[in-house]
Amino acid sequence: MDNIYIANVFHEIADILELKGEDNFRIGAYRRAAQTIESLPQNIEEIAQQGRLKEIPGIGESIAEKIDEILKTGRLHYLEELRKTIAPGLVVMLGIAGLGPKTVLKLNKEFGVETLEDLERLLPLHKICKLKGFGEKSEENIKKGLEQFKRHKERGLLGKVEPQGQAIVQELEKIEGVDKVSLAGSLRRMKETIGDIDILCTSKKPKKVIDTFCTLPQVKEVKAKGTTKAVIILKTGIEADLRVVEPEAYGAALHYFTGNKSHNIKVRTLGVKRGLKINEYGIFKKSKEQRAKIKEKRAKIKEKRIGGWTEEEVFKAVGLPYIEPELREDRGEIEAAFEGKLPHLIKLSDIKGDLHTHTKYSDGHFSIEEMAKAALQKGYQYILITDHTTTVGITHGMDEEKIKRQMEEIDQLNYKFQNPKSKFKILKGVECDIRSDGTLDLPDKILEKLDIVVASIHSKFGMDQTDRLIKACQNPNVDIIGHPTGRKLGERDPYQVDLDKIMDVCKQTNTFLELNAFWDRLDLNDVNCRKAKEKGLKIVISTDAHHVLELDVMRFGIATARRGWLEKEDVINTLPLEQLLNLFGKGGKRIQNL
Ligand code: DGT
Ligand code: CA
Ligand code: CA
Ligand code: ZN
Repeated sequence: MDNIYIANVFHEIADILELKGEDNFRIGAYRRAAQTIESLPQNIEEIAQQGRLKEIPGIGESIAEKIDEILKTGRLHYLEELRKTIAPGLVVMLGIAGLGPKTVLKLNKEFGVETLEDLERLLPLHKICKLKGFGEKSEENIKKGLEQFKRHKERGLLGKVEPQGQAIVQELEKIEGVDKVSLAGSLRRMKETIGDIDILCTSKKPKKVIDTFCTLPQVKEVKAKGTTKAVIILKTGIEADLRVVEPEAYGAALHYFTGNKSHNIKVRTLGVKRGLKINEYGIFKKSKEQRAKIKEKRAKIKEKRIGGWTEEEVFKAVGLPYIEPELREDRGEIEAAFEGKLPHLIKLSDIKGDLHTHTKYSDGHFSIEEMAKAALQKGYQYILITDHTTTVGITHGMDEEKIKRQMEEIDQLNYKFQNPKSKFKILKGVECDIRSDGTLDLPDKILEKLDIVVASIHSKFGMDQTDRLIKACQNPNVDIIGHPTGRKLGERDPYQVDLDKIMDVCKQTNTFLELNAFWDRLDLNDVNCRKAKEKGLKIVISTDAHHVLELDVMRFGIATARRGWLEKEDVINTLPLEQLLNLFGKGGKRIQNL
């Protein structure tokens, strides 16, 4: 049973409770449990077997019992009963941007809307806009939200699919006789959305592997099952493909099934020019006589296998160095490889700290100390605390008083964390809301006192944001623009913004753009990261963690940065503490570019 499956159970409970208007405390508890579980680095089943469920932060008695029940029986009585109290389509509708529980309930009461299809039929009748509290604009927003939702839902988000892929890989690795196992396809390339999971392995006994794969507990349905290949549908709805190949073809198959398709075709064409045939079975060469013969008689002859064990052999056969999977999108990587100009891609271990995190001071779930300890455990040298300000629609934003209090707490904690052997510092920051006129939600005299200020947009997504962001960049206290295009994958498209212009202004004002590593944002995306690099800008990769475990989403940010060709030098938070402080220190923003 994988973690995501269990996490989804708790998300669903929270969704239903929300629709039923239950109290926020209970909803929050389930939501937090779901977030905890989906970002656990370890399989929850193992933790349960060791009787250590309650040691997980955010998991108490009642939730631990529920997890046990799911693990033992594959179902949860409480959820099954809860589902009976509400139409299932209502929960699905909550996923649409702009449709909160109140609106969903209202549409249900007034028009009997129970499914997406009902909503789709209702919209053209222009009845929603006549409801009290609704207007043309809100109807239009619902329509847009529904369209986006339908468009995005077809593919799974990287952060949700990757753990499911890894869980299967781990199961396959346990099978006797299985030698190599790897993810392939878009998941190995770490694309932000995934169509299906592709897995490749070698084994002398393919049948055993295929049988195990088709009977994994997370399988909902076996779609196809052959002797060396199978396709399953997981309970989460995502499909997974497995292919078992001979060890001598593993590299060739891995290259082929990693893709993407147009990268493959280019490599194969390079092979053809060298008299090679490259496919998922290996690298083959035809001798001169044979080639002549083919011309003459079109005779079928066997080519000589010259490689296929490793991917390196495939690249080498066409005169190329190894190209990292994240680059294989036919976006110039083959040309760069020929010229010896492939980037030395940034690695997770290059990251020295996180510059966007939330605590209980706003909508985070942990204290500053807990977040700091988690960062320290990752081997980081710093963590910037960036709670929300008051205009963001959350209950306890940071006002002047609260920020002062937080700064004092950070000073005390830094005193406590002092250690001559390891340098670690909690940095003072804020995620200051950018108002619609581009001004900030806190006065400059407060912002000045902070180490680093992240500023981001959280409202009025409908307008063009270019001027709003430019104005924010021009504020000498703004160091970083958070999630610069505002998109939420599976939910909301990027807002309208002239990113080229913003990048130029960032360059002039020494403001940095964030790559928000949270998997429903990944914003800047890969293409924009690369654009930033080409413009000579450096970026910051931060998690926006609201939970200690969410500091782990850094790996998705790194993957996106790698897809954007970024190197260690392109990313600010690879700098050690002292250099970072120098950069952002007093008036840091106006210090000459790095
Ligand atoms: P996805 O699943 O839509 O996120 O994207 P991929 O890239 O995982 O695509 P998928 O699962 O259809 O196929 C996996 C890989 O197999 C793909 O990246 C390249 C390779 N492949 C699939 N079909 C073809 C094809 O017709 N020609 C070539 N050369 N390669 C193919
Ligand atoms: Ca795929
Ligand atoms: Ca596939
Ligand atoms: Zn944030």
